[in-house]
Amino acid sequence: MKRIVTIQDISCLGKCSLTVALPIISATGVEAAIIPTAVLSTHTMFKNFTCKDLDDQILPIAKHWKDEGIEFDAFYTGYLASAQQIEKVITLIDSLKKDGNLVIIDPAMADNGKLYPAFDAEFPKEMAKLCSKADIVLPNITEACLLTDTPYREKYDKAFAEEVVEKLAAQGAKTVVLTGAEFDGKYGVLVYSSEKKEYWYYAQEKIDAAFHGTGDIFSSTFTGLLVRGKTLEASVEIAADYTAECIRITKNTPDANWYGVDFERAVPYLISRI
Ligand code: PXL
Repeated sequence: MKRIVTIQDISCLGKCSLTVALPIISATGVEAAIIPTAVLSTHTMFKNFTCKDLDDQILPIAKHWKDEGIEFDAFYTGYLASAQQIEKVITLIDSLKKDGNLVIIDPAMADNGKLYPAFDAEFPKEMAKLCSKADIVLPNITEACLLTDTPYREKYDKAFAEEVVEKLAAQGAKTVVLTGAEFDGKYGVLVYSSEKKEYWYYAQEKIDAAFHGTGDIFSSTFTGLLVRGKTLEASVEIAADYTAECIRITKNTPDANWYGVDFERAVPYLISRI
């Protein structure tokens, strides 16, 4: 069986990061090893939250795995708790990665033009270093702008999206998968391969609803499917469709929680697409 290590926080309640990565990667039929980077009571969109940084565990866990001869097909990172942690994650990847392993980076740090509350303006610079090592980087437009030092635009056209994506690719990432790519009356996922210098756009129906954690759901599904052996295009399509299905189900549930989507109820749909 293929094996991924995913490196991100545990938000104990909130349906994001590891609490969605684990069940979703398992549902794709791939083993998910984890490195929890921090334990938070909830994600940081709640008014208050506790946070215990697990920074000092990252390299000892990596060393133990290396001593045991454990190998991974892919390294997949999400929300990281500090700039210092990013440095350790780079060291970990350098130490454990073998030729042919995939490095998939979701620079989960911002949305709607704003950094998440726990980060300062220096954080995107460190995250950009990690993204430069990626085979595939999965930003939204806010993150892509922050990573490339480009002023954010709420409304933009295809030329702007392509400018930002190409700047990000020029920093080192081989493939950029821009999520929530909305321009010229379309909504979907914009994929750019820097090796082939080619674009591909997967258009979706825009659902009039926004929930936390959907980026994590997309990235976890995409990663699981790609590592399982689906093509890049099929992984994008199925991940985008599953994320949309999660949003649709949640939107149609009158007593749904505000803090995340009911991704659990759409797992049968995901499996039907594998
Ligand atoms: O969904 C991304 C995410 C992950 N982890 C934590 C977060 C967020 C987004 O707000 O706060 C702790």
